[in-house]
Amino acid sequence: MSEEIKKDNYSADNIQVLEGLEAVRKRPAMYIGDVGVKGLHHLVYEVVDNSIDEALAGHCDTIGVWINEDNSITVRDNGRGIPTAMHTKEKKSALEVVMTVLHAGGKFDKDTYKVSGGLHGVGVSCVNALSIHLRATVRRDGKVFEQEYSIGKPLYDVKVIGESNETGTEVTFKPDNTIFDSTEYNYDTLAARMRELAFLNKGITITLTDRRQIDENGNNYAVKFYSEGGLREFAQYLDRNREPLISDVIYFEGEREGIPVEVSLTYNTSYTENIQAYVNNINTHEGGTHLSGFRRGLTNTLKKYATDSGMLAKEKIEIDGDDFREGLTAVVSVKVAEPQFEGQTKTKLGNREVTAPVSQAVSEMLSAYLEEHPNEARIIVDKVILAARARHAARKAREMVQRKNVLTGSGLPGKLADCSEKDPAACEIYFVEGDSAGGTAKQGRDRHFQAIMPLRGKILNVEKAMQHKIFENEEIKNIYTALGVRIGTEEDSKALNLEKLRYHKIIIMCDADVDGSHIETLILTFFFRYMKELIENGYIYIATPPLYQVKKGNKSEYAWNEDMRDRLISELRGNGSESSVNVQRYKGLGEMNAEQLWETTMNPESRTLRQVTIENAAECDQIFSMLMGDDVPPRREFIERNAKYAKIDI
Ligand code: 0RA
Repeated sequence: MSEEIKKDNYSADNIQVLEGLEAVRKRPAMYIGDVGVKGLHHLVYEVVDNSIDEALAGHCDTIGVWINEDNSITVRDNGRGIPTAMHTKEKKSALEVVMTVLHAGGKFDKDTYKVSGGLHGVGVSCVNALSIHLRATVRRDGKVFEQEYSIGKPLYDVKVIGESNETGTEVTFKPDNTIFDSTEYNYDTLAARMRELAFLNKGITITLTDRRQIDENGNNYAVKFYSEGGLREFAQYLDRNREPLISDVIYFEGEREGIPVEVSLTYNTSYTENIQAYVNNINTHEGGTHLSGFRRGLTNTLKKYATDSGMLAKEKIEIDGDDFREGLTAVVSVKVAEPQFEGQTKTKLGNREVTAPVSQAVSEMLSAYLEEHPNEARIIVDKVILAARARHAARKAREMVQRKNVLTGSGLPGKLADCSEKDPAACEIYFVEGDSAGGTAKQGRDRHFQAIMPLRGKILNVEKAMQHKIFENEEIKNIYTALGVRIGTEEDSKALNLEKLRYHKIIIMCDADVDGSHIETLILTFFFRYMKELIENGYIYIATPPLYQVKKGNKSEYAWNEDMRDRLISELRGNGSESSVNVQRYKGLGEMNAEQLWETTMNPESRTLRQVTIENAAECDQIFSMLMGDDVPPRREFIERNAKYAKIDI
């Protein structure tokens, strides 16, 4: 009789498991964010997170990640190996439970401090549910255990396939192409995340190998990340294309009020502030209590030092929080047992108990540094004073812009051809390179919902300019006023009033040549530094005009790359008829007439827009500083490496 009951429970459990995994397949976005490129890469992070946890528990120091030839992924660690013994309640191997039961991962090892399970932290069973095939191999107790699954369902019971004196876990999964928009992994995206993880978790070796790509020596693309210095080295990496203001990185690592805190900061000669804040290895770009703690510690300590040293005595202007952060690069990382994530993208830490420990850590490390390094302290305070003066000049410039807007009634720039629709969600604005293409776009557009604003040539490089120069710049003032967003107020200079945004699609339309991509990058740099919320909310797009028109008689088609062009040529030639096919290379938008521009680039029915997203905030900062900075060799290397991605697949 007891046998009967157990059997019933067993099958009931099984049904629950299948229902759980079915829920993941029905609403994958709820579990992994989305089913686009981001979600696809999240699968890898989810699996790696488990190995990182094992490493943080002190049982593993090496993690390997492979992109296999078929775009499946292998993650292997040298930890203890997921337990394989029979789970008494579930009546199956613990390995099977971890792989098939939602959120089962952490239940086996309560003593271990888990830092994954943060933002998505959905567990490896989600990855399993979303994979057409997954193989788990565990080495422990002298044996090699294995189980395979398809869309989360075990293909057989856990079995022993060999012997080994190593220990560890290895997972190979192939994402289900009926779930994901694309199943092609991007090496650079994964490399950026693995680099970040290595900095955030010093002492762990993480390797990434791309079995799809072979370099000139016949080897697979491969990279090894290892950081001895942790966040100290992370800050140096972020600033590697900037000129240092002080040669040191100020660093703290320790526990305050039971919360592990690691902080590093340094100053460079630029005018941008770059603070990357992490909770449980997740980049919290909306900030939160740990970031407030950092700011409080920094401002209080520097203010006290500057006042006590007498350096502020002659200054008539008030110094405020922003002034302490010009040219600052910092990384903050805390580990929180039960993080509360808030905000629009759930990347803002809400736990109030985290502010004080971070603030204390920053105060301690910074006051010690300032006391011991009077020369550097003076250099930093001088820069702060300079920033305060520049801010006052910038405020005057801003007030001028705002006053001018009041005077001109509508306040809209003269160069803007607005649309008639008023609902921002339905409105688009095209920022177009040059007046001539702007004119064509005005003729070609649907004026009901499409606004056009031509931009004159190259806009200001905001990476190199001081704030007041930026707000005095005519093109930049026009961008602000056309979009309807306010230039930040004193107190919170970087927050945009998004509710006033007049268009929910902001489209950059440039020529498909070198100058065009330079202008595109300048505009994107501006959005990234001064209107990041627009990118984070998915409002920024890049238009993709065609490169070729292939014509025969009255038939004409467009091509966006060489392959497409050649295919069209042979299609239009047909069988046997002569080479009366005419190919036109578009160098600029201006070479298309209004109708062609509409048809290829602006008509929502037929155009391709590329949405701009931030996949990795720290990497993004580094790339912009490199692209827009003074150092040429790293820029050339980056452009050569990424040229192949500039082509668009349709
Ligand atoms: C729970 C208990 C034990 C190991 C793990 C989880 C574990 C999970 C993963 C996931 C990827 N790699 C992993 N490595 C280990 C071990 C308990 C014990 O041996 O006493």
